[in-house]
Amino acid sequence: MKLFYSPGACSLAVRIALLEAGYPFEHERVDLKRGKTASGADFALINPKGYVPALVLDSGEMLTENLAVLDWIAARSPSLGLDGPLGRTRLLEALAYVSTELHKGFKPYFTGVGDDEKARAGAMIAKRYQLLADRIGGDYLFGDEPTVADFYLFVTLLWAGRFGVQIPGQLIALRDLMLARPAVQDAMAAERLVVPPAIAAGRGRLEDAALRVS
Ligand SMILES: N[C@@H](CCC(=O)N[C@@H](CS)C(=O)NCC(=O)O)C(=O)O
Repeated sequence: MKLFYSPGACSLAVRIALLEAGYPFEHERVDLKRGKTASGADFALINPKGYVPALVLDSGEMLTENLAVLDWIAARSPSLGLDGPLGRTRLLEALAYVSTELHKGFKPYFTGVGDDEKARAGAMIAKRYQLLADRIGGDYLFGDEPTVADFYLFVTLLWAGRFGVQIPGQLIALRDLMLARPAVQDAMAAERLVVPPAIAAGRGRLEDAALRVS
């Protein structure tokens, strides 16, 4: 398998899921601005959608869309999904919420629009985080173990920290639990994402400092 990614982008959720599932995979960085991969390939020829994540399977088939890729991983690694008659549906419901209501809500922060639009987006995202916080099932969204939906949510929480979007206490706790997971630390190291030392040592808040790419 090979993951095409950009550091700190939503593809980080897929990397975390693959590491948590214990699947071996290769990876190649994509420069999204230039549309080139690290080896110089034209990314549009690999993924005509032009965005990450793209996961090329050993069969040569390619999966795109976070929701679909994360669902695919959870189907093969059931501990990262949800049991029960409504389990998969609840997981898809959460993945769709993270994808369409949270991830896409950050668009103004990535497109360089004015401060007013960013503030409106931030307020909307904060409201949507609160809805999750009010319904949280344990340490993580659905209980005391994370699912792939938590991995995707976690990436948006890193963005929220970077852009100063308000995060409810329950989701700060979730984010900090995620940061302590070995797979998450490996994923962040692989993408050279730096959590400032004071925060890593529990002496500061991620909100206070942007996550850096070294
Ligand atoms: N619908 C896609 C969107 C993926 C997406 O927005 N990827 C961003 C990084 S987080 C990206 O590659 N943006 C570059 C671009 O769209 O040109 C999904 O859910 O996977």
